Amino acid sequence: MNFPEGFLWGASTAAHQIEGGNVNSDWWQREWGHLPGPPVETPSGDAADSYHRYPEDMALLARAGLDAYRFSIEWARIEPEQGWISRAAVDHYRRMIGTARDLRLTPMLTLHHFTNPVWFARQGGWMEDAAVDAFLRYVEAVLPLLDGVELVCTINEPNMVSVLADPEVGFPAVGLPPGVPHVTDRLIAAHRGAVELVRSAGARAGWSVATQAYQPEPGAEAVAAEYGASREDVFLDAAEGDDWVGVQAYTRTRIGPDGPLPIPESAERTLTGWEYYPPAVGEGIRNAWRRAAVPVYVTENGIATDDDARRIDYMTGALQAVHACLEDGIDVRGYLHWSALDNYEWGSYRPRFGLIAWDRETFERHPKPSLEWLGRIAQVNALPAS
Ligand code: IFM
Repeated sequence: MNFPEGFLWGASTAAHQIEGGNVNSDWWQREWGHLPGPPVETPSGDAADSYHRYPEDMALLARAGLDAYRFSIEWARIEPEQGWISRAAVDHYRRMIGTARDLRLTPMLTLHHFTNPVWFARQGGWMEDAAVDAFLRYVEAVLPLLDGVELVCTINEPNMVSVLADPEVGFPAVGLPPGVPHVTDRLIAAHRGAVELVRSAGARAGWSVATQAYQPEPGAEAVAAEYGASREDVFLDAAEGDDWVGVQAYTRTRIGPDGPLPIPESAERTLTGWEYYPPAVGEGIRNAWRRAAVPVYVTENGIATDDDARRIDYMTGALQAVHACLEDGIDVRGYLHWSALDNYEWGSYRPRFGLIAWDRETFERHPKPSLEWLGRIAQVNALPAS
């Protein structure tokens, strides 16, 4: 199963989940109880110390044969106080971009991946109108970084930002809360502004959506369409006219006449409790292509497991689904696995998504066989048919 020439093969991360010591972010402050929010099992702490060890992390990806690395720059480090830009933090991310390029890894830069500066959160975050201007001022401040960067993701999973925006609304037993309409509108406005700014710096802009593979039971098609509208589709529709759209897929949600159905007892579950379902990525790509009609990158796809052979099985199934989309004429341009490293999974280190493990005390890196496997696929640009 050959992939098109120039298809990108890589892995993704996000700053707060691997850097460590992100003390000026709302997440850090929540983890320590200084901002409201549900308690976490473990604070992020030093995480994987990738803030200092990124050259080693990127070198492992490049050495394995991958040619792209998606990582986020941290707003809370760049603008720790409103209106004050840390030149040292900007320089840090400039060095990261340079390291990626020296290693022949195409950098894909995410400008916002869930975390905010604490001052932004204290002002009400995305619940307040001022959010859009505040975000765009930050984007303007980092434009000089984009020199030579081709791919920029403005906002990671805006649909998850919206569905989790209202602290009064808890998580249902199955499925997700609905998107909060005024938050969704603000995120779209912030994205539109950021796309213009990013393009003015010569880069190609898009955003990445958490696609959920909503599958209607017979007769529940209208319920599923209504369910997906505020949680996914509005964000894919907003990507129309962008330079690309990112698909982030892990599992599926089956929808019955009354809404989402529980995962059957007999189904295999991953360490996040999600159903093991590799074809989800194909369904996400097809929905993104149908709605946004722009080139698609798989910007995240993976599985939380301690069984690395199962990770390879999952990737095999997922890449078969990506290949089927290409055969159907969909313009898929790359596959970036989540995640390069075992990461802080928003409250816990137990769900392990990484192609690379690391020692919690010494930070020593331990690449897993799945990294070598994906690197080999990347090198031949093809998936063996069997
Ligand atoms: O770890 C997250 C990431 O931050 C956003 N997409 C889903 C991943 C796995 O839950």
